[in-house]
Amino acid sequence: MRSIAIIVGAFAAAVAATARTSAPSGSITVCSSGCDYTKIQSAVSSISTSSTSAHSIFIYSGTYTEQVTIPALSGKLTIYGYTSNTASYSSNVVNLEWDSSLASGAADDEHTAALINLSQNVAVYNINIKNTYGKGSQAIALSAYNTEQGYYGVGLYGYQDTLLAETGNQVYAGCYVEGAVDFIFGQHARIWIDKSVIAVSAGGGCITANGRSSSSDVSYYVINDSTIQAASGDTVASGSVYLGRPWSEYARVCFQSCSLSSIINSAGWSVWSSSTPNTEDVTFQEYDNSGSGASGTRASFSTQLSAAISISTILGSDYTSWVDTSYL
Ligand SMILES: *[C@@H]1O[C@H](CO)[C@@H](O)[C@H](O)[C@H]1NC(C)=O
Ligand SMILES: CC(=O)N[C@H]1CO[C@H](CO)[C@@H](O)[C@@H]1O
Repeated sequence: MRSIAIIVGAFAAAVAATARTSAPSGSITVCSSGCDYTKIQSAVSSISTSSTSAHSIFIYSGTYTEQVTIPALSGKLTIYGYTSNTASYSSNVVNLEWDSSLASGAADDEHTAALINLSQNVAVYNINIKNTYGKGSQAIALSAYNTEQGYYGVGLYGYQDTLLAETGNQVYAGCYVEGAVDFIFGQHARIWIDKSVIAVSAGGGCITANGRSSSSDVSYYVINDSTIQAASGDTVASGSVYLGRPWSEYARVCFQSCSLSSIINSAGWSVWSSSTPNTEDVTFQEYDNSGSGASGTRASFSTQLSAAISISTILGSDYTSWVDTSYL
């Protein structure tokens, strides 16, 4: 009964379900006909990089097959997807899709992404961002390369390397992140994932691959109050998935107050490889996780915390100045 009360509380605290089916006043609109633009990139590119005004883009229902790069802008940018339920990714009807991988000729991993976000102070709501390449090579959905980036009710879909959280402070709330191999990764970002679903596809191995390479690097990934499970319709063997492995030797990741399904191995965390374990200086933490994947003898290089990490520890005490706290 105690756990039911907590779950009800969590949903009550989350953002109320409302529709967003028309463009907020002043938004640049995108749709297949009758809008300002038919491509998301055209809407983004219409914004002057030197303008310090806030801009917003509203995207109507549809599948947009393009690679979108948001350059460094001087003002805040908010991108909204049409939805009947702003509170969750589950009613998303706007899909940004791109099919690219290292194997198919992209210049480097980060340029495989459907959305490359290089700007500070960006909020994205209710869009599915997908790299449709599938299994076989690195293929990113989102390359997030700056600070004060918030993703709310966003679905991120890929197989290997879905989310590249590379630099700055970032929040992902009410989101869905799907992949199989190292699919939340990057080197210097501090990220807070909250009230989200992390779904592992068939063949999955490690969820996070943090690349913090020195004790002075600020990178820290915290996944709070989220559900880790097999992707819907996929068969993922019990105990076959790890919360993370260290891409670099100072990797720093915490899962707290999460529900871990039986797909998570009892050791919790993995070495990078048998020849290069990278585990001597890692910070791999857990606190208050539940579910059958939360039990067992954890890896000796991981830690159980005695208290939760706070969002201000990760994103700074001024996080409310840019995070949409209605999603927390
Ligand atoms: C993190 O999870 C806990 C436990 O469910 C919750 O009480 C808290 O509000 C969450 N979010 C933040 C921002 O700490
Ligand atoms: C994909 C992309 O454009 N990545 C760039 C991100 O920003 C860093 C630092 O400015 C560049 O080095 C990358 O090329």
